[in-house]
Amino acid sequence: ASAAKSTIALIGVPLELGAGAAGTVMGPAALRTAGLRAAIAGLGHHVVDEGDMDVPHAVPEFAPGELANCRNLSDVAAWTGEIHDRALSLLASGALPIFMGGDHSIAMGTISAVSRFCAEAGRRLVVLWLDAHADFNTPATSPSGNMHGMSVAFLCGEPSLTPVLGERAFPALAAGDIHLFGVRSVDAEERRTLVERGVDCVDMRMIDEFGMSALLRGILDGLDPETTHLHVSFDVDFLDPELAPGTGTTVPGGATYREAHLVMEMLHDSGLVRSLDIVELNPFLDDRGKSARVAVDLVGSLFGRSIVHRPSPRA
Ligand code: 6HN
Ligand code: MN
Ligand code: MN
Ligand code: MN
Repeated sequence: ASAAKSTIALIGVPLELGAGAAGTVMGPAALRTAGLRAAIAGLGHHVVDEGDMDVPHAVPEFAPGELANCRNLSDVAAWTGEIHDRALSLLASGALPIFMGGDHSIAMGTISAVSRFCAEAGRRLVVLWLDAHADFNTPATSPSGNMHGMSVAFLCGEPSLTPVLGERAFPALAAGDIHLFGVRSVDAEERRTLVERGVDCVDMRMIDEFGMSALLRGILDGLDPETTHLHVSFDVDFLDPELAPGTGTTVPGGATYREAHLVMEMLHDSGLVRSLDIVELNPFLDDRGKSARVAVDLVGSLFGRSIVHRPSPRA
């Protein structure tokens, strides 16, 4: 596939202020300890570790207004702007960036940049959001005020969240260009907005009935790797908590080991993936590195490890 041997840039984004529980600040370190770089380099890719981002100061005062229900708003907004700028320059360098979170609010910075980059490069952006949650709350609907639960709403252009990125404009994602996958926990008012906006939501009920592969194929088929940039936003809580306990908002009934690998293997074979977030890994809640290890293992499948070398099989 076309993405096979690009330079892969690892960048740590140790943010935890968008989540309710502290600890995702250690996510990048745990992914490195679990061998992320070697797992990808061992497949023949050129990997550059760009280190961790550092955003020491929050923006000066942020008048909350409609954003009053956003916890740590000034800090998250400061990070969002810095992440956006850093992501844009990594993408411009031609690298395939892997953003190592950090909580899922980092995706407001990463994907807004990918969207801007794609618009300028004349590519179509499609986002696959692997997550137990829809992350479609707005400040008006969020029961927690935690901004990691608002990232998709922000990326789809929710007007009340626009000020988070300040002056930097990006094309909002069209409802048809983002696919939530693995969803099994949606808040009551969040569900209403989600349905109103018509965002594609592949929930666990559908996955149980039709299977991961058929549903993922439905999303990937027809996307042209020459013109499409697929961004994968991988929230560790997509996985079943038995498999990955090291995350702050576990929900039972998640992806199994093989289901998750199959998703990654199919994504690799598609040749579409041009950028990746790995988020919500909380080493403080983990069980002896188990979740970090499984995340690294899955990234291996995403970058081309296969059980038996073979072309993408067709039944
Ligand atoms: N995540 N829906 C809940 C909330 O507080 O808005 C949970 C969000 C979890 C966010 O896991 O990225
Ligand atoms: Mn490959
Ligand atoms: Mn999430
Ligand atoms: Mn989640």
